Amino acid sequence: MTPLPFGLACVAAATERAGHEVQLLTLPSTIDLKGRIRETIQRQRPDVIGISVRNIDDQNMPNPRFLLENSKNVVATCRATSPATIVLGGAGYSIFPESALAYLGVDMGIQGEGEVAFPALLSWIERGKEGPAPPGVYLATRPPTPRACGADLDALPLPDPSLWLHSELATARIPVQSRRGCPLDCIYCSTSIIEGRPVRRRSPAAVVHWLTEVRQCGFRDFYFVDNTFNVPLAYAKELCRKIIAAELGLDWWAIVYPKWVDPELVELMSKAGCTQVSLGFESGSEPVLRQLNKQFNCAEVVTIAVMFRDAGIKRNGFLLLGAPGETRDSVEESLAFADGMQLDALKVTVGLRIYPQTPLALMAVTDGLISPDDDLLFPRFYLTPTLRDWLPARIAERDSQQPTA
Ligand code: B12
Ligand code: SF4
Repeated sequence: MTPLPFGLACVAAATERAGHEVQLLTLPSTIDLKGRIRETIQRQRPDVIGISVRNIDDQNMPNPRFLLENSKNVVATCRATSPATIVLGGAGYSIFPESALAYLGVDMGIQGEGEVAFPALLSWIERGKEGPAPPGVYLATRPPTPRACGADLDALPLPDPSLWLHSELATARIPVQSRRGCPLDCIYCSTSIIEGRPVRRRSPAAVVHWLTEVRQCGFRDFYFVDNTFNVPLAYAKELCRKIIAAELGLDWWAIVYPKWVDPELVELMSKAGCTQVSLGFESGSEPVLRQLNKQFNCAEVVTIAVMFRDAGIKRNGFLLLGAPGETRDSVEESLAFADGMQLDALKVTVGLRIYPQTPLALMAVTDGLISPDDDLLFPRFYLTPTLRDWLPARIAERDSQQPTA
């Protein structure tokens, strides 16, 4: 599924609000990419082209796809058609601001959220690039200015939903975001680099106002892209209450951290239209959960999975196998644990994508899996050395007997 480019649409809305003329171009894999880019550039004659780099790779250790190659084609087509300044941004770019800039041969990039930084960069370019570049901007030629991560989310505009009425991607669920940031520090995670650690929230009223506008455009299926819909719990409940009161008849999915869920939240989520949750418990072994720095235990996962099942909400489970400390026994324990919950779907991933500035990256250096100067742009994975031969074969064998979703 190709998700709608929600982050890029947020940046476009803020840039329009700042007084610039903006054209948003989505590039689903099914279209003639070069033709669409050339035709749009020739029509619009832009001064600046922003490119959203969402995915660096598909995090698939057995057969990784390096998706930055696609971005390289997009950059090359823009360069061949226009003298405009090219600016990179997006979740994937933000994890690798220096190496992705160098790999794609682009002059400028913005790490983190773009709603404030991109219009500020446009003004800086208009002023002839005088003085220091705005916070968060990476330049090929100068050291970066540290980024500012603390904007009041209610001050940032949300995309105009009519944007999607004619999009090829509009059959997908409409992304909606109520929070940014995650303070939970799982050892492998890149979210704090992308969004920061503190949780920043939109007011529930503002989220529901936007959902109402989108609903009025005819869309009813949504996906909360918040990393942890239930954190903080009181906020999640308040948001659900406001959605219920607005009587929008929505159907939505969310990502839930398997702790800090109580029967009241589950009931509110169900009444507000939640039909599916992703439960990223990742392991069914207590020592491995501690290694991953998860704040929950197996008993909590089971209790929460049962609560959602009883409320008629579908549960997608996730296992991430091969972490530091993983053994054959802990793998078998995790598989049996996940099977025991009779989830609606289970995704089993072998090997953890190693991201820069994470505790996992340090462990991988210590264990001799990567060199200390590897910038990790090309996908590298942590798979505990003693399981390197056995684990992929074990999961392949399991999949052949019992295909997973
Ligand atoms: C929700 C989510 C999903 C959902 C999407 C649902 C939907 N309907 O949108 C689902 C589950 C489908 C999904 C799937 C995948 N995902 Co995902 N997903 C996310 C998540 C949690 C949030 C993304 C989001 O919408 N954020 C909200 C918007 C507002 O933020 P944003 O996009 O970052 O945009 C802001 C900035 O980046 C910036 N910005 C964005 N574009 C631009 C452009 C310019 C020019 C500028 C200046 C700034 C700028 O400004 C924006 C507004 O502030 C992120 C993790 C994260 N915290 O970012 C991972 C993440 C993006 N996913 C990731 C991956 C790998 C995938 C998959 C490949 C997994 C897989 N193996 O299938 C697929 C790919 C799907 C696809 N075809 O693209 C990785 C990408 C990194 C990488 N290794 O490449 C991330 C970062 C998770 C991670 N830490 O590993 N994903
Ligand atoms: S809960 Fe999710 S977003 Fe937060 S640190 Fe852990 S993996 Fe990352």
